[in-house]
Amino acid sequence: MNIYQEIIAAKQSRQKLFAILIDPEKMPLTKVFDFIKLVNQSIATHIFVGGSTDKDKKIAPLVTEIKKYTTLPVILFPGHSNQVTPEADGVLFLSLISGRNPEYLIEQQIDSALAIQRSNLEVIPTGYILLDGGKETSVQKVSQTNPISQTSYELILRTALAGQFSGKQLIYLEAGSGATEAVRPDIISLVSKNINIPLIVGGGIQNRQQLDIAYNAGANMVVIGTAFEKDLTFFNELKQLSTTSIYRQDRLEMTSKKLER
Ligand code: 1GP
Repeated sequence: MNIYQEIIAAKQSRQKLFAILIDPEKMPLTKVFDFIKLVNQSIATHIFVGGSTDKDKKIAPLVTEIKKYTTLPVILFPGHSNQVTPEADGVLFLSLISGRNPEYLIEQQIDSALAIQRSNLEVIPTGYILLDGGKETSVQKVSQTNPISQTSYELILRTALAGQFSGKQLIYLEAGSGATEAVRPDIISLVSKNINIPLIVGGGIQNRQQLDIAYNAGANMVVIGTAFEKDLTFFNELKQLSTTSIYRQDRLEMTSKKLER
């Protein structure tokens, strides 16, 4: 099974997925081993790597270092075409469909197309929807697009449906990294009930309670980055969950074999 088939299988069996987002600008290579050890012991099912910027071009060595210590799928979550690197397992091929900036609707995608073709990356077309998370976030600044208000239910729904109808395989509801208000449960519920592709939710989720709220509202995968940057003890809250990935046990065994080598 490839990465997307695993996500679909998890959706069908109502198992919840959890991605830890690693920002290349905030993760020194020297800290990767200890961090990934905690990731391996947590409920994480996926590792996302990417950020709004990667000024020092650290993403390739970072992905290589991460993959030394885990068998969890490492998926690029690129803020720019120059963050596409063949060392990862897959790439969220993002279109910022909440925005009206052609640069992030198609231009960046064209810029990265040949590099993706030459790689073995699994490409997952993703409709990326930026919602108002209570403060101006990096996505908004970098993309120069406005987030959709979380009271604009119909617009959010129409945007998600338009993403699905144009062939996206995932919808990602994003409140923005470090958002003061995460995506509201009623929005998650509205979108998840109306689309038939998996739903990812991220931005501003900082504790187990918010995580469970997002799952209960219908998120198939939740992404958290900032909470781990702020405080590694957050991993303590995420050691066990009844709804872990179906491949979790296999993956753990594969990981320990890999580390033994
Ligand atoms: C950002 O959705 C991700 O793109 C994660 O957000 O950093 O706020 O967890 P946080």
